[in-house]
Amino acid sequence: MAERPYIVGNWKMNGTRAMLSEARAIDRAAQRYMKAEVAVAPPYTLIHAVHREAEQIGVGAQDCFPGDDGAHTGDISATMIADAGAKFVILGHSERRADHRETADQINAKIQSALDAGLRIILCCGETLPTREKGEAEKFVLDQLRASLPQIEDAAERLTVAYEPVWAIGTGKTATPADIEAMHRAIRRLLDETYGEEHSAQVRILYGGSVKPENAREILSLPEVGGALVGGASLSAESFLGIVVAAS
Ligand code: G2H
Repeated sequence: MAERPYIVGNWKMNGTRAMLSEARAIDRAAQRYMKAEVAVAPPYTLIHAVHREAEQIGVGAQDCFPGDDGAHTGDISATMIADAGAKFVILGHSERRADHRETADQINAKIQSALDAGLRIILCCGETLPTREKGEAEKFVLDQLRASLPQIEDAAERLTVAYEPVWAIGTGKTATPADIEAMHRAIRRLLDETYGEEHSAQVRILYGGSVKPENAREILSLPEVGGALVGGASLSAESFLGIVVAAS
C-alpha cells in the first residue's frame, strides 16, 4: 500500500451511548497503531458524542440529505453532520441503495452537498451475486462509479472509494484475493482516466464485506487495497483493533 491504510468502522444502525466505551477504547489504542488511519461512522445520534471522545480517530456519518437545510422533516443535512464533528460521510452504500431505493442522481446530489459542507466522501460500489455469476461484475461496478464520481479534479483529494461486493456483506463470505485484486485494479484504471494519475493516486480504494481480524492481513496486503470498510467486526473494540493491527 502506497500510503497509510485507512480502516473505517461502519456501525450501521447499531449503538446506543453504551457504545461510547468501545469508541474510547478504539481511540486510545489507535494511538499505538499510527501506521493506519482509523475512523468510525456511528449512527447520527452518536456522532457528536464519539467526536468528543475521539482524539486520534476520525468520525463520520453513514449518509446525508441531498440538499440544503430546510423543511425536510426527519432528514439530516451534510452541514449538520459536519457541525456535529463528522469529517466524512459514507455515500451509496448498497444497504441504502436497496433499502431506500437510492438512485445515482440522489447519490450525486448527496456528494455535492457533502463536498459543499467540507466533508470527505467514502463512495461505495459493488455487484450482486447474480451479476458476478453472469460475468458482469466489473462492468456493473465501473458503470456505478462512472454515474457518481464527482467530475472535478479537486474532489479526488477528498474521495475514497469502497468496493463492497453485495453478496459478501454481513454474510461471512469474502471475495477471493484474485477477485478483489482484479476489481481494485479496474477501479484504479477508471480513477486514472477520470482524474489523471496524479490526482487518482490520492484516492484510496477500500475493500468491504465481512472483513475480520482473521482475513484482514491477507486482504490488506493486496495491491490497490488501501484499507477496509468494516461493518460487523467494528462493533467491538477488540475485533476492530484486530483489523487495525493487521493493517499496521
Ligand atoms: C459492508 C461492511 C461495512 P460487514 O457493508 O460497510 O459490513 O463487514 O458487516 O460485511
